[in-house]
Amino acid sequence: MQRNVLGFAAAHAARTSRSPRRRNRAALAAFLSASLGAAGAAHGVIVFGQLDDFENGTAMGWTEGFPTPNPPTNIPSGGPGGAGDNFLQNVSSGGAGAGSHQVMFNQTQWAGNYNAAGVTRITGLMRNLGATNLFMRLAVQGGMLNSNYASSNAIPLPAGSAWTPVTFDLTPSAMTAVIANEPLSDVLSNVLTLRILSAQAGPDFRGDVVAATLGVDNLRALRLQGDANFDGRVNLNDFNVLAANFGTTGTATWQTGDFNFDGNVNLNDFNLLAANFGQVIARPGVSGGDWSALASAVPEPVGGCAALGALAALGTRCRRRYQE
Ligand SMILES: [Ca+2]
Ligand SMILES: [Ca+2]
Ligand SMILES: [Ca+2]
Ligand SMILES: [Ca+2]
Repeated sequence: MQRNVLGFAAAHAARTSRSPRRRNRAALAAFLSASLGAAGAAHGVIVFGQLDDFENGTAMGWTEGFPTPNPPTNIPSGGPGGAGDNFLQNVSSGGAGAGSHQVMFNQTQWAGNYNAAGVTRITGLMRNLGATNLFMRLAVQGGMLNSNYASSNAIPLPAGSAWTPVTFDLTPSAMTAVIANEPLSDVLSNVLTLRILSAQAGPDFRGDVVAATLGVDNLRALRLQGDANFDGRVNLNDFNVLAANFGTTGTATWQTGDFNFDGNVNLNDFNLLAANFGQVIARPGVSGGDWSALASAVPEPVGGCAALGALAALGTRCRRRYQE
């Protein structure tokens, strides 16, 4: 298909040029242009906040290549929302051959430039529907030199588990190089493949050979919740954004303080910001919920007290609204 498109572009350019040399040059330019266009189209464009909820009845681009006897499959009911909530299921057979590894990958909406999109974290819900313990990790493959990084620490998903919230940070402190041709930041600027896998022994991208059944739903492209202005830290600046938009209903965005994507700015968003207050992406920060960080974020002593007072007042106002 791609070759047909490229061939057509080159042939068309050759037909429409008069001199042979110009024809050749035009054909080459058309070929390169079509090639670049095709290559660009093949790369996904990850979008901050994007959600895989599988409600469209498809596997949303998640696959394990082919042929496989047990590809990721959309299950129409039994997701975290219960009856009627679609989710993605990936069976692995163990043993040998295609489908034996617990791994699946996506090269469409989860490919692209994570740095430009501001995505440093992926959250979701996972469930172990089988009888074998799973050890969940993400792996990103890409960059210019085909490097590969995987979650340093696995999230355990015991056999028969309920739906469990999972958070995978895509930061240097949370990822380990498996194939280290270039820094993680280079890979994140050009992710070709995102993998979800179970690997017990350590960071890997291949997935263990294991007979297992994994359920996945509500995968979200995210960053530290509360970081409204995308500067990598949750502090007074973000709080001020939330405070300025507090009470918005239906039209709010992340950038205006809606950190759970429901269109509203309310106590739920305040709580998400509060839980991460003082934290910094990609390096150790103040532990979550450390309110002393708020005081140090503004000049002492008057500003700090005023800020703390404003925060307390907002919290009170929020609580009052919720009680009404
Ligand atoms: Ca769902
Ligand atoms: Ca499978
Ligand atoms: Ca911020
Ligand atoms: Ca919200």
